[in-house]
Amino acid sequence: MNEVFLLTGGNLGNRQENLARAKSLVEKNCGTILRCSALYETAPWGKPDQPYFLNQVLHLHTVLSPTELLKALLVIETEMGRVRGLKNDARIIDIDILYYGQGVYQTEELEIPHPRIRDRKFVLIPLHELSPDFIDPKHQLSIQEMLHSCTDTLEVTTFGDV
Ligand code: PH2
Ligand code: MG
Ligand code: MG
Repeated sequence: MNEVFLLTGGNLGNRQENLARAKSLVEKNCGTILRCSALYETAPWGKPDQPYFLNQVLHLHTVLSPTELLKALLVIETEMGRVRGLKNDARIIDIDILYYGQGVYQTEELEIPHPRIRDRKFVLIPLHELSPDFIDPKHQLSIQEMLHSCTDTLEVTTFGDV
């Protein structure tokens, strides 16, 4: 069984409902969700003039290969009504593969580990909640070490636990 970390995110429509739907479609089509982080409300990274996102990290067990998993995630995004715009644009849902065990993959359509984890607190904080000691196979650093050295200052707060 392959151990995967996914990041879901979105900043259009009912964000909470969209993340819940994405999670249940991942469970239905991709494998077993072992644990998920809290929901985090996060300032938009890369393109400031858009609504705040909700983000969540899912820890998944899957029998799908990286390519099969990517395909299944793209089908879910499309089924949920995502229309691809420009890079970093607002979206209903985005589901990214962060890690696929200790695997390192680079093809035209797929890069694992996700290339921008180290630069993004909205990824590192929920990952750290689930797995602070997980070692990034490309940099050989733990999530905890990467979070401590991350210089991203955009806002990340837990959402909706009240
Ligand atoms: N995703 C992006 C670009 N910027 N910012 C936040 N806060 N959350 C995201 O999920 C996000 C982003 C590209 O995929
Ligand atoms: Mg993304
Ligand atoms: Mg994506």
